[in-house]
Amino acid sequence: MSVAHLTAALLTPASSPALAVGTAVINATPTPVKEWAVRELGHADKPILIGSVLLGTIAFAAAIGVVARRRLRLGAVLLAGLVLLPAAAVALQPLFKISYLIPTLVALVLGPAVLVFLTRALNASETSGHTPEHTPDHSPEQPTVHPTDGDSQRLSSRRNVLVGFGALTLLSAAAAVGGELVVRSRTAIANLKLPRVGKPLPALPTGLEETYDGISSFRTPNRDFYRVDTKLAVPIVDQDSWTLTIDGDVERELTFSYDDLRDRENVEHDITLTCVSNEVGGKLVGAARWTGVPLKDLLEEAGVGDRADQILSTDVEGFTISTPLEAALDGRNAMIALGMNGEVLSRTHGFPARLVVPGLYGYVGATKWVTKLTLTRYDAATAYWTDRDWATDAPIKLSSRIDTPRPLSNIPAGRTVIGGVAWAQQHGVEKVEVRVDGGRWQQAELGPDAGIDYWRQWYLPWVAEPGSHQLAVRVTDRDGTLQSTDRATPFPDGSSGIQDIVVTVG
Ligand SMILES: Nc1nc2c(c(=O)[nH]1)N[C@H]1C(S)=C(S)[C@@H](COP(=O)(O)O)O[C@H]1N2
Ligand SMILES: [Mo]
Repeated sequence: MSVAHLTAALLTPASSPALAVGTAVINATPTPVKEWAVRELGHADKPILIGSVLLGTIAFAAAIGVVARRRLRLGAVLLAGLVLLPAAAVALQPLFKISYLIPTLVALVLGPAVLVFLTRALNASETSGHTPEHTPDHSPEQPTVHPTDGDSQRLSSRRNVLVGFGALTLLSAAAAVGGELVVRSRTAIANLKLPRVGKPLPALPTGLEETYDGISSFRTPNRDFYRVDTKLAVPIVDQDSWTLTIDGDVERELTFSYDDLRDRENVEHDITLTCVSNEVGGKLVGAARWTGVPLKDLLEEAGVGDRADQILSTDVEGFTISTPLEAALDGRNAMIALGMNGEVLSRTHGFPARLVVPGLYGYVGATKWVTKLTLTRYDAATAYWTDRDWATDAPIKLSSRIDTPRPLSNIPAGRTVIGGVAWAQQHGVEKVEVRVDGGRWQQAELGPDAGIDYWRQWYLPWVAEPGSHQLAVRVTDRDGTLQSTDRATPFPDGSSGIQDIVVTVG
């Protein structure tokens, strides 16, 4: 499986049998379990999934090894079966090509070969000692306990088996790690320049994080930006052959190359992205300056028909997201982004291009690795997450988060600040209020403003007295809407409620 993984890394990472099984598990997992996994496992969900696939494989292989000791041929057939199961997972991928089976073929040859080799060596090591004087009924006239030739022979061939097994384990680990390194090196994007921006935005002002430790940066650095998607292998897309097609209910179908988009006049917008799975107070939210092409311009060039009510966007592997057509045409800064925070989009965040639609949760507006926009109707086509019962219509709910002090932390008594971020995309943050120990709501100071689609940092000076304290925060947007106190889980259309934390002072 490791050598198959390495082979896949060199061809198409998604064709790795281990990753294909993981992907099949993700797609088959019922929504409540998936929600639980995102909540409880967070960033560890993918490593845990892959770890489980590996442990499962090892457990099955070990059982097959036991069978093979007695019936080698049966063992080899079972092992081939164990390899063919992931082949089914590989073949079920939407973009399946016959070449995706090469890594599985490698496993199909190597697996049983290793099984036969190890089993024969092990059996040989046990029979080599079975000389007559060693059978249980040897004559009592020879009670010698000195090692016999058979014993030492057996020891040395046992040692050979162990050495062989150890060497294979090492080789296998090296292949797996090598595969990961290959993928990582292929993930880097070399020598691409950001498109030219017609009217660059002024530089983002200095954020509160410079003054108050612990408040999230005004702009989330790319390496810290949360990542949420269904991929175990990040798609490696070649920008020279990649295209973006606009089809469906349009006057003329259009296809753009990467250079077409890059050579157009690009724009910049400051937009805070939020995941519907974000819990109140959670980390699945990030703020960036995006560079790209206005979505509206591309759609108008194609000529929007009068029947469509949704944009069904498709990524390079067939994953789909549906976005209300209205959100592309109502004047908000929806865009096809090529850059993020002054850098070419990274592969994890959707290179070569992704959709960014302010005000909508990522799963209904932020398609990464996007390759097609189809203008269609909600009653004619549905997308990946809506097929799994998440809401079709999912504007981001306004929310606020306390970054400092940390929940359940111990802090020294005296002057400090309570601080964090708040967002109300498409409406803008009007005010943030903080409540200490159930007292009155006190208005916090706001950090710089980068527009209605971007979060605001906030802080409230606080003289912390020794003891246990309860801190809560709420935001009001510019339309006067107050953050709801109704507690809701992320499923099906985003969490709500107020973050209420406890800290110990002194
Ligand atoms: N192709 C693709 N695009 C996707 C997803 C996905 O699984 N596949 N996940 C979406 C979700 S749920 C969110 S919240 C955002 C996250 O974008 P980020 O990983 O760049 O933060 O991407 C969206 N775009
Ligand atoms: Mo999301």
